[in-house]
Amino acid sequence: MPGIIYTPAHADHKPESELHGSRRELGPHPDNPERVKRILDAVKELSWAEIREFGERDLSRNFFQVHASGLIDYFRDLQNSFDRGELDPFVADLVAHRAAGSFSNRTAPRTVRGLTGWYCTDAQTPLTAGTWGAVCAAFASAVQAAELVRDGTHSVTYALCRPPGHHAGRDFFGGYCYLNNAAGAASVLARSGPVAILDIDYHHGNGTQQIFYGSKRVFTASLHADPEHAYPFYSGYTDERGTGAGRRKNLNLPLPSRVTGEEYLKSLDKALGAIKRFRPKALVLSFGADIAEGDPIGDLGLTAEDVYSVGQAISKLNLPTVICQEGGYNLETIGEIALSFLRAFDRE
Ligand code: SP5
Ligand code: ZN
Repeated sequence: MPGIIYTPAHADHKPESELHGSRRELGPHPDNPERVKRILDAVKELSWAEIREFGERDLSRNFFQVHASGLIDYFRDLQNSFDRGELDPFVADLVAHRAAGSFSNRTAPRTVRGLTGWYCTDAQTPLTAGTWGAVCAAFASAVQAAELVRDGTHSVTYALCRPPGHHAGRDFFGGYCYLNNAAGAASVLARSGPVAILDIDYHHGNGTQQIFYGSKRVFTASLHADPEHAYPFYSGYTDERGTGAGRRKNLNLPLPSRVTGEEYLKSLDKALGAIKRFRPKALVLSFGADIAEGDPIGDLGLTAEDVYSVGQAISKLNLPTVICQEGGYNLETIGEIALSFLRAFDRE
């Protein structure tokens, strides 16, 4: 029976606002706690799913398998500053083009405020007093989801991660993401054999790509909006194929806006073919409901039925699978979309 890993701790991350550049004003932040509530309410209908809450655990080992110690130290120092009452919620003041260090031998600044722009890639990923706790809980859900699959308790698990993770790299974070949940899951599974990560969030999984870019043990494939016009703009192109031992182990399939379900499934088939040729022992899925019609950020416009077909095609790989929730911002439909997708994994 598939398992759903959920934790109420996500609600401690509650970014209030996002810059809406064109209107020169602040608007509500798209990643709000209601997203998970809507998904959870919808997936409770799945009679075959077992909903589990995870227990407290030490994540240090898992962190360092996918992230640089500097990034983890920064997040811990940041939390201490919030706990001492030294900070109010904020976004990066200055995002370091890392060449900014070239004026002197100086590299990373020492204050948490300055370091935020060193590690964060954008000004849309807020830091609040509750952020780090929720980030750890999301990462722990993904790790636990992977352990349950590794140990054979479930052949499919769905980690209801919030905040999402796929824009967080080894030593950077951004795009509403702080730690890479899917990478945490993949690194657990990669200890027992080759793993494929398939990312079908609307946005390119730049963090996931970077973490495994030189890895021959983890194949990464991503279907996403063309970065010519969509976040993260600087990666997600077809010529990014991996490096060193990871050469030809990364596949990007950018898509046109308002793609039809049929066109989407054609691209998906290419990704699935490449994954099969890699012969993984397990699959990690980064699932974003922002591919669906009516999403306030995504413009692909897949219907709930399309999303079910996408799930079916992936489910047919018949691999032990960990699904990590990434984006999806339409509160009216996010539950239905996640439910359509998960229905395709009722295969036991
Ligand atoms: C995990 C994920 O889906 N991250 C997405 C980050 C993309 N952010 C760029 C979009 C900014 C749009 N802000 C305006 C909101 C419109 N209501
Ligand atoms: Zn997204």
